[in-house]
Amino acid sequence: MMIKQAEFLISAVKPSQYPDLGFNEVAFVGRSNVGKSSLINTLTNRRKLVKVSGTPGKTRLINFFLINGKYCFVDLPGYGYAKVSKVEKQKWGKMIEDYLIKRDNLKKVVLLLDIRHKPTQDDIQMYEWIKYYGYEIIIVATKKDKLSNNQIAKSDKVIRQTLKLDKDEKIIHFSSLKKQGKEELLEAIFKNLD
Ligand SMILES: Nc1nc2c(ncn2[C@@H]2O[C@H](COP(=O)(O)OP(=O)(O)OP(=O)(O)O)[C@@H](O)[C@H]2O)c(=O)[nH]1
Ligand SMILES: [Mg+2]
Repeated sequence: MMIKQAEFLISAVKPSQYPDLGFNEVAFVGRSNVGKSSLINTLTNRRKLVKVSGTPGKTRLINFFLINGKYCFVDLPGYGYAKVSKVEKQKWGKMIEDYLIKRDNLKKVVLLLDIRHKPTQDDIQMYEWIKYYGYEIIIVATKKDKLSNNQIAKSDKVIRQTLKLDKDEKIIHFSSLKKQGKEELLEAIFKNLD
């Protein structure tokens, strides 16, 4: 499936602000700075649909995007950003939690992990959570351009072990910089999404 149309819909902090279009939804979650916003731009072939920044904690709201006029992509705030206050962290946590619990339209969750790092406790918790709530999960390892093939193979193993993945669970290796992994991810996202 090609993404021919992508437009920003709305930013929300609470459920009453979520768009009410009834379209099937795919959410993108992961640590702050992992590359969520960049990945959405890459998938939609848009350089500036979503704001990207070298400063972690850029995305502080839940951003909804309309895709091909009939699906929604949702860019969630990144978790685990060290430089914010405890209160702020709790606020973000609750925002993400509220969304994941209360969103009927949500069909799939793309969990992003930085290919260079061992998944954190937050990552493991997020993975467990998504499974617990019964959403289909797509695991993506981002920034693959930063590692050699040899290093990628090693990291892949660490991620699999840390999350205790089954053999049949795939990790899609992705680079927004080099536009790698795009077709594979699009296929996983749109498979049986209707
Ligand atoms: N080398 C490389 N850098 C990347 C890639 N994807 C993202 N980045 C960089 O990583 C930084 C964070 O990217 P974002 O897309 O803003 O990350 P995010 O997950 O949306 O971050 P928050 O909004 O803070 O949660 C930026 O400096 C990007 O340019 C990639 O595939 N390769
Ligand atoms: Mg972002």
